[in-house]
Amino acid sequence: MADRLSLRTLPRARERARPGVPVTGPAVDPAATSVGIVHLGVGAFHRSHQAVHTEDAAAARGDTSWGILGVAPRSPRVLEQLRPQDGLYSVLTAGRTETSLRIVGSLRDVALLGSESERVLAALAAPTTPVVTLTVSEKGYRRAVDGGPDLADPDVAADVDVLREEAARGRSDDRPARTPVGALCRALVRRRREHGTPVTIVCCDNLADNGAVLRRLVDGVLAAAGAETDRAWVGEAVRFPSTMVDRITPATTPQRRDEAAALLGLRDEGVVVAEPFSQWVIEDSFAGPRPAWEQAGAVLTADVAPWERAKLRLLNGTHSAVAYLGALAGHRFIDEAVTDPRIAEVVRELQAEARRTLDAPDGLDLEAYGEAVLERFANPATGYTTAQVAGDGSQKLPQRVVGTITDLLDRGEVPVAATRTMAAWAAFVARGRDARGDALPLDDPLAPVLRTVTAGDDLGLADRVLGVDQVFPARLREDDAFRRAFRQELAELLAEAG
Ligand code: CS2
Repeated sequence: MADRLSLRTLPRARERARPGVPVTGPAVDPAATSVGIVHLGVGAFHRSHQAVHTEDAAAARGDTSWGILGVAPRSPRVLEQLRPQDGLYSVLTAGRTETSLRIVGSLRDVALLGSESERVLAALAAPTTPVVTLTVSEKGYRRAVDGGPDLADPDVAADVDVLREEAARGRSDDRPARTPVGALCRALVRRRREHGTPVTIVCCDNLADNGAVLRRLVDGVLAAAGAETDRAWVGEAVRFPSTMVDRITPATTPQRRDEAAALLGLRDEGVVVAEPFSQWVIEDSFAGPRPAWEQAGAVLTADVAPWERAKLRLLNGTHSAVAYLGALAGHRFIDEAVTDPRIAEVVRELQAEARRTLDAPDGLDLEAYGEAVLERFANPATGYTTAQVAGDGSQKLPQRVVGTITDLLDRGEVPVAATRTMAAWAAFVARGRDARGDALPLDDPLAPVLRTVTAGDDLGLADRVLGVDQVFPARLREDDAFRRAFRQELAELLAEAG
């Protein structure tokens, strides 16, 4: 078994870089880099995206103060991957014709929220942490249907309880934080009490108006705990810029780990695979210093909303359509599904519908953007599976597809392809198997509810599914034309699925 990548073995990896062995990085000296950012959710996407942009920004300026402490909210696996490697890992960039490997040095430390809560809270609260970033996925925010915190969730309730007691006793409690938003709130309370240094919290998940969403959750949790002084301070001293993040980053397979090891000459258990494309648009609203991300390809702008909406509806919405229609048709990979002519037709129609709801951000040709997205999906080298994109549909579809439908219903149009996408999700859940009879696993925090709703015969299935208010807002549920269209699309898909 080869040695692992680490600070000690790094020189060996570097020596391998030569024509034919495309190994680069790190762009910064990891040993000389101190932590200035705490990131919650140190999964594959963070490692292929913000960590890389942050390293490039630091390298451009010779800045050594923007290392990252990566926090895993739940999975000890990330720690097993990265701790023995001193936080070093590589990004395997999978282009259609070329593969390259880049070692990243900006992740300086890792921690597990559950078992190292105190360390995480202290780092989040430290005056030396002016920036906090998050990628905890849609479900990680534990939102209620009204967009506020889900106070019925036992973990959210436990965090609120601790905050309430901390407020009453005026000192910190040593129970671990249970949710990312709970951890942020507890750290913000400490921050105000201990020094009051402003901080910027940058949400990097695929949620519409993600900064405002997070601000509302933090405010909601503090309000539920009766922490009024802290609420007021957060309103003044904390910024929550919105962002649009984009880089296709599939789950790493054992084969990819072997491929990375062959290039590096070392095992890298933390390697992530990504497409060549990467984009980051950030609302330029910071409470203090930040990395010079604009030096690393990011766009800092006053208004992220049009970028975010275009990406969610044209890229993520299309991705979900390809995933559900593709999975039902028996396609394992996104690239196969998107090049299936029957699916491609629906997807192009979906993009045309979405475009009718969008204002183009500065300089962006929405049609060309949509086409480029389809090209990216068709890259077979990423190896993205339909099953992965199909996961967490109840959390993703409201962000990606429902808005297109609502906006068009408001204009008197029932969008066929967007409705079909919602129906494809329902058929995926209800059938649980593809055209060949292979199982389609349901990976979704709402799985128990969805299983109950879709159990039984197809008669009335559409109406039962439409009753899931976490997915279908009243605007859709109560629209007769939409209901009819949804029933019809679902009936067709179920008939095809057999
Ligand atoms: C995908 C996204 O898995 C999914 O739901 O749609 O992860 C997508 O690949 C990224 O948002 C691309 O930036």
